[in-house]
Amino acid sequence: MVAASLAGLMFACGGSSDSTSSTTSPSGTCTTGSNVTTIVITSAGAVCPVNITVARGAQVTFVNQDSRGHDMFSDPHPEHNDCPEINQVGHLEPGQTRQTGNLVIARKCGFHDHNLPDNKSLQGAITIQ
Ligand SMILES: [Cu+2]
Repeated sequence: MVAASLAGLMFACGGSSDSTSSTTSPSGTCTTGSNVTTIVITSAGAVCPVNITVARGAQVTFVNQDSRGHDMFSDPHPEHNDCPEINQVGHLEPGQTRQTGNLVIARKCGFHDHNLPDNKSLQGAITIQ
């Protein structure tokens, strides 16, 4: 299903389309749209999608497709105390997948790469509703 119709899709990620789709680009693959609970760190070193919305009680999966490790933590840097559930992701080796804790409180949770806190490509937000 994923591979069937890649040709016609845009190469941008993080679009505002309501439908779920997979996008392949030279920087990697991520799924955008509604009901997405996976955030990919692409081989270009960018999170994709940047913003997702999940239901209360959901867990979000982080997948590191980059060739280097990343350390994903809740905002604000360096306290990481907005949404401690995100801190369960922590360090991701290349190829590794880890999940947040249960996101049970409706709010917006920003996250970042703790080793690259000024790199906007590695910042995003999870809205819990
Ligand atoms: Cu940090």
